[in-house]
Amino acid sequence: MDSHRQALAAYDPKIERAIAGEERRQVDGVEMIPSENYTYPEVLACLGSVLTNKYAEGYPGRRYYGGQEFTDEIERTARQRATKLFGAEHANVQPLSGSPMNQAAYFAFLSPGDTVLAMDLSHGGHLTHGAPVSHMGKVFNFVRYKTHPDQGGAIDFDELMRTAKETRPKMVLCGYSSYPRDYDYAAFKAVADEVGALTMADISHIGGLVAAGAMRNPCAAGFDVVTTTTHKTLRGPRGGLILNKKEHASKIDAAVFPGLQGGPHMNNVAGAAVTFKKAAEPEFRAYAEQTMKNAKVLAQALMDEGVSLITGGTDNHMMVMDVVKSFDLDGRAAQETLDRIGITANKQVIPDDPLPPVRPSGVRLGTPACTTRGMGEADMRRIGGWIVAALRAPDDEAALAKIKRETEEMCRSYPVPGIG
Ligand code: DSN
Repeated sequence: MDSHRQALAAYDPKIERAIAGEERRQVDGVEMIPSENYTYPEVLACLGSVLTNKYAEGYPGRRYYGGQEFTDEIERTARQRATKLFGAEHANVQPLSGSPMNQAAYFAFLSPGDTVLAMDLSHGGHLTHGAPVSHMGKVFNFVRYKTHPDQGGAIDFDELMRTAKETRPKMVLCGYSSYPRDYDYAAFKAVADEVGALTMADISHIGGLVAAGAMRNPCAAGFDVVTTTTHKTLRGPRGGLILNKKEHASKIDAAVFPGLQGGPHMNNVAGAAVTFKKAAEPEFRAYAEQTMKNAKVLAQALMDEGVSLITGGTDNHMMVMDVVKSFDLDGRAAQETLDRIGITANKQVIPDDPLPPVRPSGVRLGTPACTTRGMGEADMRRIGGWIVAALRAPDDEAALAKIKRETEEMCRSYPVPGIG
C-alpha cells in the first residue's frame, strides 16, 4: 500500500475498504461493459496528484488566475498530442466528461430550436444525442434516423437524404453507444453538404480504435467536429475531448469555457496527455486490433450457439444480444444472471424495443477491458460458452456457482494494470 492509501486507511477505513473491495471486484470478475476499461498506472498517478488543487479557468497563456506555468505546459501538451493522434486541426481537452462535451459542441454551433439529425437511441445512439428525456432533447429539435438491424445494421442514406431535405437540419450527427458496426462518414458528409449542414461525429465508444487506425476516422473525412470520451477504448481518465477544424476553434473553446464549465480538472487533463502518448505507441495499435478480433470471436461463439445478435455480428468492440429471443429472459434478468457468474455486462435496449429501458430485450457485451488484461481468442470462446450456459439455466444455482469458480480462476491469470 502506498503512503497515500495508508493515510486513507488510517483516517477513513470505511472508504478505504470500499476502494479495496472495488479493486478486488475488478480483479476477480470479467469486465464486459463495452464502455469500461482499466486505465494505466501512469494515468492513476496523474489523477491522484496535486493537480487536483489547482484552478485553471481559461486556456494556456490566457488564464484567469496566476500560478499556471505547469498547468499550461500540461494542457498544451495534451492538445498537441490529441491533434496529432487523430489528425485534427484543433483540440479542446477540458470537457469534464461525455455529456458536457456534447453539450458544448451543440452550443458552439446551434441556437435553441435548431434541427439536428441523430441516430435513434434504441438503434444505438446516445442519450446526449437528443433523447426526449435529456435536456438537449428539449433545447434542440432532434430528428432521429434508424438502422436496418436485419440488414447488418445498414443506414439507408437515400432515406437520410430525403429526411435532410425535408427537415433542413443545421447539423448531421453520427455516433453511437450500442451500434456494433462502423460508419460511412463520407456518406454522412454528402448528406450534410447537400443541405448545408455541419457534420459532427461522437466516437466516444471507438475513440481508441480510431486513434489506433483500426477504424475509420471522421477527422480524415473532413467532419466539422468530433467528440470522444477518454476513458473507454482510449483507456484514459474519465473525461471528454473535442476535435474540430481550425475555423471552429474559438467557438468550441468559448462553448466549453466560459459557456458551460468553470475550472478544468487538470489532474484529468494530465492523465489525458499521458493517454494520448500511450495511444500513439505501436503496442496500442496491437491492443486495438486484438480488442476487435476478440469481439469477432466472442460474437461468433455466441452465434454458433444460436444466440441472436443485433445486426448479426460486430465490426467493432461490442455486440448486443437479443436475450428475449435467445433465452426467453429480459435484459435485467440476464444481466443479474451474468453477475452471478462473475461476468459484468449491461442490459440494453434493442432497436424499437417493445420492453422498457429498465427491463429491455438486450444485453450489451464488449471486449476492451478484458483485452487490456491480456485475454485472447481462446478466452473469448470460453466466456461465450459460460454466458450461454448461464443464460440457459438461470435458476441452476450449482451450475452458476461452478461457472463463477471458473471465471475467477481464469481472471487470476490476467493481472489488472494499476492494481496489485
Ligand atoms: N455510459 C456510456 C456507455 O455505457 O455507453 C455512455 O454514456
